[in-house]
Amino acid sequence: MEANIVVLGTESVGKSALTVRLLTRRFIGEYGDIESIYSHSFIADGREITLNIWDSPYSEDSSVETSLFQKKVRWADSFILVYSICDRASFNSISRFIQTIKSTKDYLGADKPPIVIVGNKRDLHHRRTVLSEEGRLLALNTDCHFYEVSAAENYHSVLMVFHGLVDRMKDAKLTTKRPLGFKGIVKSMSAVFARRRTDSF
Ligand SMILES: Nc1nc2c(ncn2[C@@H]2O[C@H](COP(=O)(O)OP(=O)(O)OP(=O)(O)O)[C@@H](O)[C@H]2O)c(=O)[nH]1
Ligand SMILES: [Mg+2]
Repeated sequence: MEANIVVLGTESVGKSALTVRLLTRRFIGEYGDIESIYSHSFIADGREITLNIWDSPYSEDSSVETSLFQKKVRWADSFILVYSICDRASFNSISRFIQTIKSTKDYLGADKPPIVIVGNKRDLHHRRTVLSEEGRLLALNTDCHFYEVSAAENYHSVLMVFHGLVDRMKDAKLTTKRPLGFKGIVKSMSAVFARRRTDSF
């Protein structure tokens, strides 16, 4: 079984840190500006699940108006929307991501892709500017799920986010893969950390 996950959020909220934590169990501190689709396999309930995780550095070019954004929405079976609990603006941008995802054609229908809102950098609670309740309320109002995590300090909570998403994706959705239609977006980060590369799209 296979599922496509897109990780979205504004600059420096920890999208790459979360993704790399899942893949390597490690927090390496700095991640650079690499657009990648990573492939991660694990066994759940006796079945092999492969997650294709699309992580992009945020830039104005990847804002919600662009065709690349639309492409991501069409490709995705589910979404992880990340903000930093220390960055109010990053939290404010989450609603916009949700609106845009929901307004794309592919979102309509019975099996809507699950969306998870993640408040990252929980370890920096002394610098918190977004309350947990605000995240929870936003998730409630938008029919999303919510977690607060620290990619820096806690592997387990990051694992919960990804595995929780898998549980919510319907089996049918997991098996129907759409062609990606572009090549070369995957760039090697193997010098930084060991992982499986996905270049067969
Ligand atoms: N304290 C703390 N720092 C974090 C955490 N997650 C990420 N960081 C730091 O925040 C900075 C940005 O993390 P990235 O993972 O590169 O953020 P990003 O969202 O991928 O950023 P772009 O790719 O530039 O859009 C880095 O310095 C990380 O070390 C966390 O949970 N706690
Ligand atoms: Mg990044």
